[in-house]
Amino acid sequence: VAYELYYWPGLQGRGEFIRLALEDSGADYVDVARRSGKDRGMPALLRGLKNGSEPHSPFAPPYLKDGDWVLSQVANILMYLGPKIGLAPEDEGLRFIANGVQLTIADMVGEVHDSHHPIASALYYEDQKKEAKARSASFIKDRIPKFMRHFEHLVSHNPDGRGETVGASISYVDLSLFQLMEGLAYAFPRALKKFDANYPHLANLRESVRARPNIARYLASERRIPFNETGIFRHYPELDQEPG
Ligand SMILES: N[C@@H](CCC(=O)N[C@@H](CS)C(=O)NCC(=O)O)C(=O)O
Repeated sequence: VAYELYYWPGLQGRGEFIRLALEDSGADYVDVARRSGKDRGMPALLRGLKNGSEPHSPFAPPYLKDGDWVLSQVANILMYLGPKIGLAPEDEGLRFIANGVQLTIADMVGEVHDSHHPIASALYYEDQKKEAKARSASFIKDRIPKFMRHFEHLVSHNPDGRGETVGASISYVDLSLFQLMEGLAYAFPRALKKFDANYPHLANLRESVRARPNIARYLASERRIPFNETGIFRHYPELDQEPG
């Protein structure tokens, strides 16, 4: 049976971290909310979120169904899927290391969200522009460099790797770092001008993920929704600036 991925249609969002792993591995999956028909589309996604319809109802998308299992939280879903689809380290200890890195990526994704919605997710960006400007300035100056220095360190010091973040072969963590870099480059092109020079190992990782045949095919397909201003990585020119 195919994996069922449940995520908001029309945007990459947090669902994209799961999608990249499924696409890279060639796993059989259904992107449920983007389909129509019985048990498909938005009604199916919303039904799964309703307390009561599932014994372990998820709080928010993305969630993944595998048979009777319903799993929530990007990092948790990837920790579950990784070994099954050949995208996790062999070593059990390293799987926990990978999960730690993935949770750090999730933290940064939360901060990316807060760069345009610093006050409230329930309010429009237009209602928190001033605060978003201040938040983004600090995100660009302090947080992007701090996270990226950390990820660069992991890749350049991985004792088993030749360009990977954890372990001896590509894992879901590498795919997620690719997505993080793609998203930041879309949202903050001015802030990321010197990215490749500052973080050469990450720059190599990004290109080697992009060149993976299944990823390249996916990125060129209609399944890859372009970045847009309903997602997590939003390009608002007024929020983007050089780190200074
Ligand atoms: N930490 C969760 C965050 C999930 C999340 O925030 N999902 C968003 C969409 S990307 C959502 O629909 N949130 C609804 C809400 O927070 O009320 C994860 O990584 O999966």
